Amino acid sequence: MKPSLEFVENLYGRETLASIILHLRTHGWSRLPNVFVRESVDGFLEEALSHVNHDTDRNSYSLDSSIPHNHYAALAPRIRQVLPHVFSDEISFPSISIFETPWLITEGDKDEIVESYWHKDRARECQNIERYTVPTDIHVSIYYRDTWEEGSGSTAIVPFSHRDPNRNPHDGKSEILTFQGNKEGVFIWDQRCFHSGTTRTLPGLRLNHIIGFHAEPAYGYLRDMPTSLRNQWLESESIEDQIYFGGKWSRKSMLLEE
Ligand SMILES: O=C(O)CCC(=O)C(=O)O
Ligand SMILES: [Fe+2]
Repeated sequence: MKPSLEFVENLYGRETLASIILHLRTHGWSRLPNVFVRESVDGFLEEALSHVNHDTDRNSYSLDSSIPHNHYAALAPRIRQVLPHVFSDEISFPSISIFETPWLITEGDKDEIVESYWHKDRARECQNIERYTVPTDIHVSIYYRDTWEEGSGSTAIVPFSHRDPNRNPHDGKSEILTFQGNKEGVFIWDQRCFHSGTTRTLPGLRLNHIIGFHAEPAYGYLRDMPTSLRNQWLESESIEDQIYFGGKWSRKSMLLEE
């Protein structure tokens, strides 16, 4: 089944792109506007939600892992356009790799807006107010709904806390911001920021589709995998070994029989 989500194909202009990256670096988050065709978003979300399983014992929800909706948004040209700049010094540009695609789904219709759990995914590494350092990875959050209204269940974040270790959600002075935007846009944010899910008081399931990305070194081309290394990789049991030997090689060299 081909998902019905449609992408805006033309890329951001230079100035828009520059301001997205500048905002991400200074504030720790940024909004990517008009990534999807707005009229296609409701139908896509409905398709995905029809493949959500509810485990009544644990009261947990999960999206059927075999449907393309799990990762489909990562095909959006405007998301792909922005990512190399996130990890770049603007001289060399790394290749980008997806490392996770979870749909976080919980019940909506809650009585009050509560922040679930304040944390940093990437603790206090590379925090530097004097000099910006690029993150090791980045999250894109997609809600597939307008999130202007209070109680939408979008993610809350402490802006600037990716660089400033003195900011936290409990210090009584740092701003706490809950992502607000249109359903055709997405949010990109630095995992060094303090952030938390929030409960959804509006009707419908609470959801946050996260796609995690990291940078691969910028060789700019794919190499063929040496046959012996491929065999070592195929024989490796642990995930650690599979990654150690598996690396970044052309698909052809990994799949072809010798
Ligand atoms: O549930 C949320 O919105 C926050 C999820 C989260 O902690 C994360 O994306 O790292
Ligand atoms: Fe997190």
